[in-house]
Amino acid sequence: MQDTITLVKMGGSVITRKNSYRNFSRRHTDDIAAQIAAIKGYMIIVHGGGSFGHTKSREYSIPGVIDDSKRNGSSLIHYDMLDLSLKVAKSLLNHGLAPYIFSTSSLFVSGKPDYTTPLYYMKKGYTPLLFGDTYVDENRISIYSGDSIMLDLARLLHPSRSIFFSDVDGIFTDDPKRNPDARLIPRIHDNHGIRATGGDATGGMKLKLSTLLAMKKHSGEVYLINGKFPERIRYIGKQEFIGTVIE
Ligand code: ATP
Ligand code: IP8
Repeated sequence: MQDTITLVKMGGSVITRKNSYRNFSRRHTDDIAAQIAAIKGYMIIVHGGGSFGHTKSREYSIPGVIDDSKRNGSSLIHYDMLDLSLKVAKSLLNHGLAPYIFSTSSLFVSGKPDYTTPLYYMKKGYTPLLFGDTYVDENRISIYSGDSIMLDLARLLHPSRSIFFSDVDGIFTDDPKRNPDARLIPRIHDNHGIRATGGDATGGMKLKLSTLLAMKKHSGEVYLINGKFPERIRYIGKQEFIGTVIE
């Protein structure tokens, strides 16, 4: 069915090593690319920032009111994100996809992103590749996160499937990296009883969870899957599936 639309978010925690500035995880990116290349129908790929976005955002205290330092900082972050996008695009190209990079800051018209051009390319058979980006908003420099891009696209397109790849097996009762007793939640419909930390410039898992729940209003199936084991997408709907389904 050519008309189905899949949205994919490649999380910064899996395509980069988040604690080391500009450290790209080529192998994980390639592994994800190999799996999603088999997806049929239209696809849009969004990637996050990881250590190409969040390290300098923290250092320059972005978002915030524009001054000379934040202007330089955001210019550097935008450059780093474009550089990361090129690396992701190369991996997608190597796996037979036809990505076309759109810098989301360039899509803003009167304070809102206009997706007309990326969608035009999608209809022509390309795979638009978008990324979390810094952008100027009146007198502030803001961040448009990959998760917000996913939500805005879901509102616009009502995709049949939305997949978030991150570096954990799914949503847990607590941060699995900090709490060894945290349990994986296979199916989730609200955020009750879940402790989610929000460490980075765009809110971390705390905001991601509310975005995932909001996505479900506009998208068919929504999943959070460990991008270090992207072959798990092949088990969606089966008993062996490991990940979180948002219901
Ligand atoms: P980016 O925002 O750079 O694109 P990402 O989308 O991959 O990255 P993060 O914002 O880094 O995702 O969120 C994933 C992290 O959230 C995990 O590495 C995990 O340590 C943390 N986390 C906090 N609370 C939870 C929770 N309840 N369940 C699962 N992960 C959690
Ligand atoms: O990693 C934010 O996107 P995210 C990217 O999806 C920047 O939250 C520029 C920090």
